[in-house]
Amino acid sequence: MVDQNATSSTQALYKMLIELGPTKTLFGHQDTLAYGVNWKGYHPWRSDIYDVGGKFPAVFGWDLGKLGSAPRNLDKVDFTHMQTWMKEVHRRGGINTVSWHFDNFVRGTDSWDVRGKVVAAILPGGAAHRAYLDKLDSFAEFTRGLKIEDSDTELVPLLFRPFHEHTGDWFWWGNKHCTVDEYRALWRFTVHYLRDQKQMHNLIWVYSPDRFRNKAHYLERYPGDDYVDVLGLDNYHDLGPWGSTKAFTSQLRSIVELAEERGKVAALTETGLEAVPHQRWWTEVLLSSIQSDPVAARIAWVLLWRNDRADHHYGPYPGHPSVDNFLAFSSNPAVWFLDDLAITDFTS
Ligand code: BMA
Repeated sequence: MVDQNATSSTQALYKMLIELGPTKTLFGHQDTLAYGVNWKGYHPWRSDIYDVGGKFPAVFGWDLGKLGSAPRNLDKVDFTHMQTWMKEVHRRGGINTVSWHFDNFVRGTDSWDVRGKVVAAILPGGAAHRAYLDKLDSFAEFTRGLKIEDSDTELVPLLFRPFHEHTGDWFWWGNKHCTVDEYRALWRFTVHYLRDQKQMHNLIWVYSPDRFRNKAHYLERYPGDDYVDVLGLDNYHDLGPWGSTKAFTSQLRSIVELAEERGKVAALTETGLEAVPHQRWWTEVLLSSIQSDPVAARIAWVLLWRNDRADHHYGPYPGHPSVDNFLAFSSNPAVWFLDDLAITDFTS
């Protein structure tokens, strides 16, 4: 692992992913407890995925965009509620994963404003370096609110997935907006700062490029085996009308091969088809793309993006035309939900 001093819960989580990956795919959903297509506002424990099929996801995705500068994240999820949910997820045997749509540190705008050579500016010596450290400090502060029940010190482990989709060019950390060396330096700096300076030992580091052409392309900006625990992939395009499910499967196969050569975990860290306009998408596109190749099928989890509005959601919700097919997908024995994890004893 990146962190030789990872807490025992963090190590146990990583071991569980290593063990489950080859035979199970954990189902994940972004912001699943925070809102659904037809409900907003705080509910302690609700999800469109549960409302549809009676099962909660096994992996719960969250985003830290605006942490430290606002009480709610970029999609209006209250950070205090997020902490409560993260702890509850852990208590029930689930897994939390965190992405971070950082604002643009140079221009005060958002992740999608690619101007300002932001990566160069936040590296040591850069004009916005201090602002970046303050952000990372706010993450350390946030995690201090994640104490595991019945433990004095241990924090809920997080699959931490910063600077994602960098093979694309839509975020300021994307391939066109910084050099290979700058990207790697930023990743490594962040590991050193959080692990060694801030002593955060509850993180599992997840690298998640967007779609890629071949293994060399995947590894072009890879910060190194000492800095990555999970080899991820974000890919929406290839499961949509203009993509290629064959290319999708072959990318999954590649990340599994690259991960297994290194004794690491592979995962489909983001995917989905906006509004799911294909009634049988769950089994005929998503599941079949994962399972059509026995190597690709060894990914540890798949995370669907958030359910916001009727025209912007990636999971099903009650009444959606793909519900029956989602139920078929979720009853596949290889696809695991929260209850499957909760009834399995991984400590033995
Ligand atoms: C995008 C969209 C946006 C959202 C962002 C961060 O894919 O869902 O509406 O703000 O992710 O969650």
